[in-house]
Amino acid sequence: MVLAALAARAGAAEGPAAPAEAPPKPMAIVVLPFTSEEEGLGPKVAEMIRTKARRLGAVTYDPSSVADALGGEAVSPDAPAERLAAIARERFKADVAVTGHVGGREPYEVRLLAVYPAAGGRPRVLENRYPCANHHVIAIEMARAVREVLGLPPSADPDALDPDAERRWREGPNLVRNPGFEQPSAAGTGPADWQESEPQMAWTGNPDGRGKVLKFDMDGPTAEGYGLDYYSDWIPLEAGATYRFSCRYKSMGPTLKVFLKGYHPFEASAGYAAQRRETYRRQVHPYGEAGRWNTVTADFVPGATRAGQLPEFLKVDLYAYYPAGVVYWDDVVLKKIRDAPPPADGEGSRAPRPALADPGYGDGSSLRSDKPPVAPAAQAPPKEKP
Ligand SMILES: [Ca+2]
Repeated sequence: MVLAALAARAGAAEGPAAPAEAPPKPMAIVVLPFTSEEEGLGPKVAEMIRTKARRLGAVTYDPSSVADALGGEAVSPDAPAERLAAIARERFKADVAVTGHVGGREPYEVRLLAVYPAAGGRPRVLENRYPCANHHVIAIEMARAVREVLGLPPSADPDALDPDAERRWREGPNLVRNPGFEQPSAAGTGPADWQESEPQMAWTGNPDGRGKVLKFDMDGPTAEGYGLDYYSDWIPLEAGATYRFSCRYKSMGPTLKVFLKGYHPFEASAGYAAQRRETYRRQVHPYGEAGRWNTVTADFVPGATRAGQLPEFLKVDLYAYYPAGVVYWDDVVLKKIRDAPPPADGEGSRAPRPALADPGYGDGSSLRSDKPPVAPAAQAPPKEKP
């Protein structure tokens, strides 16, 4: 338990009391720079903390004014608490300064230090280390940490870590078949359980390690046009359940997106053959530095905005566009981490169905068949291209 692990180095007895309700006056929290082994992750974690603190009603300071006030002075969790307290008090008039370091690379360990200046006394210090399996867990743990730093009681809000969901994420079956592209298709020309490779794609060795990856080598016209999609095979899906997706990727330049597309099987009608059509979409935004492997993780609850169109199948669509260049994909994971809640009974639906909490992509005008056309029709769904 995180709370129990928190230790006050000094002056715990004289620290600010943790109010049971919202504090009478907003606390001012200055988030000092975070360092990290993984490039760029430190500032990201600092931003998570700042955003959460602001949502909880605290006064925060934007990163550029913090940088200005520090004037190039380096801070780290190893700095003396007195100095961090002096920075908080004298330069920001803040109630607490937070800094930290993100060690490791999946798994990570976030070391977080909060220093509370005390008038005429030694500052109170809270320090904790949070083991985090991935970026998603870092976000959850930092949300909890901010509540502690602000002296707020733990909350059962959606940020709270769900131990059962985390266990299912660790131990549950991967619903993506051939997730690392290691098994060949019957023809031996590409990975089993994924679509046939198209021009500008290759099933090839991992340039940085063992095993196979799926490679895009996208030319300019394609990058500036419709980009490249690479689809998984059908994966059975339960609307209303919570799923977690992750994959690894290395982009040498192109912008990446992953579309998790839910399909409903429509019966034949009005001259159209029976077919599965897209009624749900979750868009995932891979991020991270170009030229190295990164991992993105996203939770989603597939549903539909129209009755009778709940998605029953899913395809993973690995997508890249502008600018031209090479992308490698590997290790695609999809796991069900929570079952769908039982349907509401009694006097009708008093609350929105959980399946609708994530409305996805239920706009009937954007339905399209499972296989993207070579030249997408006018109704091709928007991809938020620049
Ligand atoms: Ca692989």
